[in-house]
Amino acid sequence: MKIFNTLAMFGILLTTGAGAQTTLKDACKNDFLIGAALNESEFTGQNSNAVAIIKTQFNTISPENVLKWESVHPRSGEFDFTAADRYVEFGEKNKMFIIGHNLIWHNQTPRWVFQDDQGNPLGRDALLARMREHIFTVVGRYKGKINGWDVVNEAVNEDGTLRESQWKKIIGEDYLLKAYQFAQEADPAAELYYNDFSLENLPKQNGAIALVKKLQAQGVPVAAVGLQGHYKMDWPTTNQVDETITAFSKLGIKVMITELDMDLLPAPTRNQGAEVAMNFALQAKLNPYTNGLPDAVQQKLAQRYADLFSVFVQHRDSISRVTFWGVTDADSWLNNWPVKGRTAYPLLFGRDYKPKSTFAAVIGVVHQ
Ligand code: 9MR
Repeated sequence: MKIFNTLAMFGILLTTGAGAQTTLKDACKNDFLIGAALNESEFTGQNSNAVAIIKTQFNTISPENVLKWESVHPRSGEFDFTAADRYVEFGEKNKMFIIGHNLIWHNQTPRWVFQDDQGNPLGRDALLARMREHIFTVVGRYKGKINGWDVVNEAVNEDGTLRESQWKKIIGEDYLLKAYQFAQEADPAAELYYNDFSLENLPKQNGAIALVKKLQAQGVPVAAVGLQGHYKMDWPTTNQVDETITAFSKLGIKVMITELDMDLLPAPTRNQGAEVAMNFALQAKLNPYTNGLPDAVQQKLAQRYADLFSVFVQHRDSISRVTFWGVTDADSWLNNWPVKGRTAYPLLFGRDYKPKSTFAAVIGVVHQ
């Protein structure tokens, strides 16, 4: 893409030129909100270098882990909002659009949630009561502060069927409807989202479309779908992304890119997606860039980001938000998934807290 090369050089000049830095939130202001997922060292202010980036560059934040069930509701009858409160305070203080991630998921949900006091599987009514208590307590606490919630996360399988999570096994298919109804009741003004990965693959996409349609028919005001955006260099294609955004926006909902990052490290398996249960042994050939990314690879990465953001900008009327899953490469979950202890380069800021050429690439295509 010739245009990008010129723009990217322009972007690099902008970012390295004395004082004249374009920020992501300025560059994207006519297109969509732009954000990042934060970890505890960031929203508590401990990592001051990252905080400087967050305040300057982003206008929306997501909590990487602190609002998940295991964090806020570790034991029956016991809630712990210590970290979550700090996250929300950070967002309020900096006037950011604050995302809640997430209410109902098969992961990072303690085993006790699905068991009675004797360790036997819970029945439908008891689990529904537990779900209601959780959603009312968490959403209720941040009513009017958290602007949008990932109500159900990752409920669909690759083939489009519903995941056989404990939620589905015990409650049945309508656990989804119930979760959205509880969230809506707990904060009627909050936006309610469905969030998942690999929705660019047609069978899964069709499953999610059916799910959203069903919720809509049942009266749930689904505000948006979150395409997580855990992407690889060659998957999904920009055409797939383009078609996916079109398909969901036809449902009359917004599309958000909620967990964007780019995995360019060698894949230990042909499996795509973001199935957190995957874990492979570390081998040197799977971790080739421990001393930095070669220029040629860095350029390909920047081009990939430029290509993707070109698609996002074309769909700016449908896209409400683009959020990266982390601030700098050092934070990324991809350093530890699906192989622990690798050196990953998935984001716009490097381990030195400096913008990379991916940053210039994004600024180059959104800022026109
Ligand atoms: O980034 C999160 C990582 O720190 C956790 O260990 C992991 C455990 O489940 O969850 C990661 O975030 C996930 C997100 O909540 C949902 N979509 C996939 C993300 C990456 O695994």
